[in-house]
Amino acid sequence: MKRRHFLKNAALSGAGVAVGSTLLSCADNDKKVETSVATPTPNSKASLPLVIATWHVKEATAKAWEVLQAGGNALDAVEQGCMVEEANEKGQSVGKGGLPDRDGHVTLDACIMDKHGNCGSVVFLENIVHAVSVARKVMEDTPHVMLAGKGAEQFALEQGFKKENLLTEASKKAWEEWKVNSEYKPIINIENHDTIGMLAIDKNGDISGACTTSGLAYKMHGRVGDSPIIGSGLFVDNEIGACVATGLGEEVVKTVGSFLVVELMRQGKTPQEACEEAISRIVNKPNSNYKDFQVGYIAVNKQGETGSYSIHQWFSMTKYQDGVNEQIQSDFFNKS
Ligand code: SD4
Repeated sequence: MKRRHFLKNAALSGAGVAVGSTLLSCADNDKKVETSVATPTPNSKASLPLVIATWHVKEATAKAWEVLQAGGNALDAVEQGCMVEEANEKGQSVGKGGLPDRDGHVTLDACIMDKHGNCGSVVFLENIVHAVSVARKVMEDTPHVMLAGKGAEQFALEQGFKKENLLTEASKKAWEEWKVNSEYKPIINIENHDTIGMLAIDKNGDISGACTTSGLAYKMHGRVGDSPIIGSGLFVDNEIGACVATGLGEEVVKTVGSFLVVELMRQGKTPQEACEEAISRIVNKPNSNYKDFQVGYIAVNKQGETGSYSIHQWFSMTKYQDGVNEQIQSDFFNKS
């Protein structure tokens, strides 16, 4: 099925609030993808460094790769990689240019986690482009893990971040069009890429991860998704591996998805198997309406094996390893 048709059908089948940008993305770029579905890399030590990210974000992985190649650490790599998408106004689900909530506010969620298990997070942050960097500051310069809303913004400004309006003309226009018929029916957006989650292993074999998003388009004002919730949107355990999620955050939170994937890897599953199991926990719930939403996971283990899996077709992972920056289509659950 063509992706646009799939999206339309998904929209018609109806969910609750607008599931906007989470459903699926990469519409136009997907046509150019030549690689087939993700398969786990051989069970030998993979070549390092490596970086993987959700969706089609080759510029972001290229930035992270540059950092890693220069001997930089995984934490710097994932932060700088995510910053590329935050600054990209064309991406309507991350940073500047992100689609607003139903009241017209662009509110950002982001988190970051390092090899020591330290983490920082910002939720419901407004007026600051680089939410991932604010999350890193929370991790490194405060005794806390998470800052929200006005407090997060105040902290960012104190740290020297610039205040700017994140609502671009294009996103404002899309919101105004949405308002005409909204009534909280699902609106499916077709975009070039989506929430970015990134995981990297540096030359020392240390792992870090980050995740940044403007969340669901046209969400309720104040809504926070999975992306800034440690264990849901992102989890890193330097002894085992790491996972990051994309899609309908509510479903990820309910299953503590990223932590689950890492724990499954701890029990011996490959990243691919662990992602598949985490998706099966969602779709096999009694009364699951998984046909109406998308969730995707990407994961990496300490050996550098990677995996990705989603509920529906057209989720992809970008991977930069051995000098090759490639988009890999994910295998998916719903083949019907
Ligand atoms: C959220 N998980 O806010 C995020 C959105 C997302 O692909 O990942 N979109 O629920």
